[in-house]
Amino acid sequence: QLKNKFQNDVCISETAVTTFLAIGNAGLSCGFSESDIRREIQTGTGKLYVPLLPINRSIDSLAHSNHTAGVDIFLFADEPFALLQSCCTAHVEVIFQALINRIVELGNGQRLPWYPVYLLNLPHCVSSTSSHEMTDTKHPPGLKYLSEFITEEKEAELIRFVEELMASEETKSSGDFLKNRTTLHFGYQFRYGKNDLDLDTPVRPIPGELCGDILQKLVECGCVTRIPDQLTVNIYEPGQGIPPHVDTHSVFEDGICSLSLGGAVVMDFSSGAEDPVLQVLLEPRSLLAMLGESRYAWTHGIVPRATDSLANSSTTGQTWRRLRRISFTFRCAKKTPCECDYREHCDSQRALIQTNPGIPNAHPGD
Ligand code: AKG
Repeated sequence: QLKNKFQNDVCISETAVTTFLAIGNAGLSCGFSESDIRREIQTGTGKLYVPLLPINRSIDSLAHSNHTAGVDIFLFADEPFALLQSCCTAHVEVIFQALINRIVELGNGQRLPWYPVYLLNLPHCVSSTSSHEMTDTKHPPGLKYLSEFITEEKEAELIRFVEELMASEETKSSGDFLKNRTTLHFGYQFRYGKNDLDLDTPVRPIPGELCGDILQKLVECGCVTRIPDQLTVNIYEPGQGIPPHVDTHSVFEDGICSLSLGGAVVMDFSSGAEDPVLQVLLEPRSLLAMLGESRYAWTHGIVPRATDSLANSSTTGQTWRRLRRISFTFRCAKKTPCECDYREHCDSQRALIQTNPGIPNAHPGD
């Protein structure tokens, strides 16, 4: 029935615990409602299903309107199943265990068994409305984190592509082997010395067959306003990282999208030396979209070290050993000066301020 409704837009996970569930027999056509599902989860989990959040993110931070208690539920007219999403696999696993083999009674006394299965993704029609926009004070405003943005199969395909490219003679001579990571560029070459793009000499395009569906999904999820035309692939061996930086305003548009593959890593965000560093765990297959203030006014970086742990996390004490991590950072090249609201951080507007002293310089001394 899932396949009938969504065709290939949804994939059942045969082995992995994910953040998405489909629950057979819990849908509207069987006579159940959203509140029935919430009640069954609460009863089945002994009302103790507050998640073990592995991410420094409280359940209150999820901005979806019909979101309560950390769970998004989606029901469809005339369908016998419900879809469910929560913020972490540990949380969903507790719900799965509570619902498997559960027989639920309808108002008329009829009893139906519920059948939960893990999904690798949610269909597009709901995933674009269920992204976890982080609006709490513990994360930079505008940051969007989407877990399981791609399937495990897609992740494997992307990793294979990078590994083959890395082994090629051409890359061995032309790849950017930086001190703390290796990078490959598509669309336009990023020039590290100048921190800009070489717009005059486009390089190999972003591979359409491999990345077309991802590019489309980035637009559908509101991470970017048009299809990105620049991709930087970063390959981090365990222990490697990237210095804190803000992507130059005049070089890239709003919406910097980083897709994580392989190992998990903690990314640090900072809005100034005196402010606390905020940490976000980037899980494999997740997408992090930096938008607005998080893109323009906060630095992001990865400390070079062998293990990560999260301060102030509900899983305090948990550490993640670094594995090889590959990130695909999709961006839109900017071809006109930046007009953002974060003038003190903006190279375009600083240049304007310097040539027009009538405009107060928000960053004296620059
Ligand atoms: C960059 O290439 O500028 C990045 O910030 C990469 C971030 C990442 O690896 O997720």
